[in-house]
Amino acid sequence: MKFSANLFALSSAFLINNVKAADDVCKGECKSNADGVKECTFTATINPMAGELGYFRFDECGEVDNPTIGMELDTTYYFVQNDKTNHYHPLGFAYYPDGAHADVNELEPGIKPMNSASTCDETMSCPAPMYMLEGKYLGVYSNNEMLVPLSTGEDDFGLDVYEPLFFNPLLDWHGMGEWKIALKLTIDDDISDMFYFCHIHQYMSGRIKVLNSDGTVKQEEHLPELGYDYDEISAFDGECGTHAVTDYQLPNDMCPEKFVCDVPDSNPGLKAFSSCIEAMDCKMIRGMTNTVKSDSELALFIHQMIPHHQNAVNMAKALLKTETLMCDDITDDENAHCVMEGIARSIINVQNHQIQSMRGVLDGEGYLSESEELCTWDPMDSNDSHDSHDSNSMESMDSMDSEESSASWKNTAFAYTVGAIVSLCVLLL
Ligand SMILES: [Cu+2]
Repeated sequence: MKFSANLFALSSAFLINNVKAADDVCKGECKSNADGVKECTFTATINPMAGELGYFRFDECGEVDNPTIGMELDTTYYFVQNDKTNHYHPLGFAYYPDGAHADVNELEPGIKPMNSASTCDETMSCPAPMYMLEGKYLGVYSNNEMLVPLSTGEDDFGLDVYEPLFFNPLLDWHGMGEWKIALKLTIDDDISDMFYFCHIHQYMSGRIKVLNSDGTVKQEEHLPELGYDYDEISAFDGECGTHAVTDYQLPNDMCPEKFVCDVPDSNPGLKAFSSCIEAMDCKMIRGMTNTVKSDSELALFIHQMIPHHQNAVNMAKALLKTETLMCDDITDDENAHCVMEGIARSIINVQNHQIQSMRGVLDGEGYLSESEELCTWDPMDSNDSHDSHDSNSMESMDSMDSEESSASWKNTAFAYTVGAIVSLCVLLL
């Protein structure tokens, strides 16, 4: 146990997620429009396996999760969200990570950057995203006359239409048309970084740096800080497409001997998928073994449902990762593979959102978190000599193992010492 845990720690140190290597600023694809005016595009997708929630990618930025992007002032940028993976991930823009999720200022007509002397907040002309569907602007506010006439005193920038539509079922949402956001930055006396984020899931923010017209960044430092680390994916999770199940691979003292029986060696793909399923099942079983310190049916429901949902999300990601689903058109409801891809993608996005909502309820009602309500009783160890141990975590299991092996080593050393003394006495006699 100790050895494998150390091996994992060692291997994970070399598995730096490419999120961390995203120091290069991606500038999107820019070209001049018919009037000779420069416009730039970022085409968004989501990589669902990049972390627990998935992270944004942009076609123009390569295979980098949550890339740092750069935007010039007074230039129109389009963020295109047509790809099916954008479902449940409407982009937002904020002066700090995660916007309203974290109770911080977003880019809105009546909100100026904190350190700016601009009076744009008084006229409702501060930079804000302009949300569009099928080429039609969904709001009234405008700071971009290229799209619609400039406005003053208008607060509606289309988000109140755009965001709720992302909660529609995947195929309904996908069939509504082209999802696009225009954003033009105009404030030049506060060049702090900004952030793009998901309006539905917290912790998916990426950095935006303001650029000079020569493409260099106006501010070198990465400020404001992101405030959290991006998930790093272990080798095992990377193979499975899952999040944080590495420590639960079978055999495992916390879990039954197997969850999938009689897997044939003749099908290595199925065998690998089965081992992924077993690890995530073991994690769920462990997570669904709760105390009731919160003294509430509601809290117990949530403490049970979060690991249950996490398992559903991991199962769905693992199925997508196997690449057994052959679906060219997700809207093809006659194709069993497309039906299953739609179900898998919906499970990932809807249940991850529900997990965050349930955590919000626990927090708001003053209940303990799911990790604080884990039983210290280990069902798999109840009949053996581990009864008196706290096996609440892998760490405690590791220390338990090392204590026992240490005791065993001491016993052996003692036996050898006694044996040597007895032998010496016999020789002397
Ligand atoms: Cu999201």
